[in-house]
Amino acid sequence: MIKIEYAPEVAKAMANGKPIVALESTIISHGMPFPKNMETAYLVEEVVRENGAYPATIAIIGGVPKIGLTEKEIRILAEAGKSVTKVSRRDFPMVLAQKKHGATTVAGTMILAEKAGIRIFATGGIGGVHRGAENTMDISADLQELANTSVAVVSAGVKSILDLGLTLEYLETMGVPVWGYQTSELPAFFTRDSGFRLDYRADDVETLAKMLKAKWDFGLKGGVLIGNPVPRLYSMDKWEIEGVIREALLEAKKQGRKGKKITPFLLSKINELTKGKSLATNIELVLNNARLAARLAHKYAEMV
Ligand code: PSU
Ligand code: MN
Repeated sequence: MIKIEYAPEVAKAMANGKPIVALESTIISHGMPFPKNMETAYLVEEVVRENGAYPATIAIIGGVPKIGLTEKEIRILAEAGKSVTKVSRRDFPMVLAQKKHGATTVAGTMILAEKAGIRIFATGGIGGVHRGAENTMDISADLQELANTSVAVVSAGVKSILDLGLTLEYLETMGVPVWGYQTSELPAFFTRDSGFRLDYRADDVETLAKMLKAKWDFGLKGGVLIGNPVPRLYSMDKWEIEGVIREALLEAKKQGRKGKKITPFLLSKINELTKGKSLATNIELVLNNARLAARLAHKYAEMV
């Protein structure tokens, strides 16, 4: 039997029916450089608490799936960075059997959150259909997970290292609802707008919570993607970031990067090319998503 371990704070919150927000760990080890990754991970948890919910950062430590990490465990993942295994659905068996550390992606975190009964999850951006996927077939396993696993993911939309149009088509085919929070467009991570209109928009958390409840009460399994635009103050210039992304993609191609290494490579390259400006935006949008997810978890817990 593989046992899931709960942090004491999380176990207590669960026993008392309190709202909990799941947080991912690939963003710590593969998404940001040290020590900003560690500082951000602590800060995100703080923001969840300040907004009326309990944070549960999710990862695998020495082969043990953890719902809620200690400060020390967050530090381990932050310091080890890309040497930690990035865990999506297919990586679980190896990491569990060989008792390794694993940083869970959006897909990996959704799997553990669902097993723990946590319905709301905050992250930065999700993986999606990559540009050029018509040749490479590079489509993130996050999309399949959204189709099958019943967790709502609060994100700042889809980063334009990906093909936003194809990502939306894929989600539509898979039956994944995509809702804009106070926006009618899919947010593009670093920028608020993408030019891609969404079918559904919610202007308050109550509307979001009611829609989640309707979906799951009706027995429609699977996730929901909520697009929460980066705060205006921190959004980046669309053309500047597009130029940087093109350069990063070109570099990835030249170096022949493939598979699970490509997304972390692009994130680091973008950070390097913007001299940390994109990282500052990245941090702010994650905090903004944690805020919304906490308020949503709170509202949802009142309804169920
Ligand atoms: N996008 C970001 N930051 C991230 C990721 C994506 O802006 O940290 C991470 C998430 O954990 C996501 C994963 O689930 O990358 C997707 O990886 P892949 O494309 O290999 O599925
Ligand atoms: Mn991929």
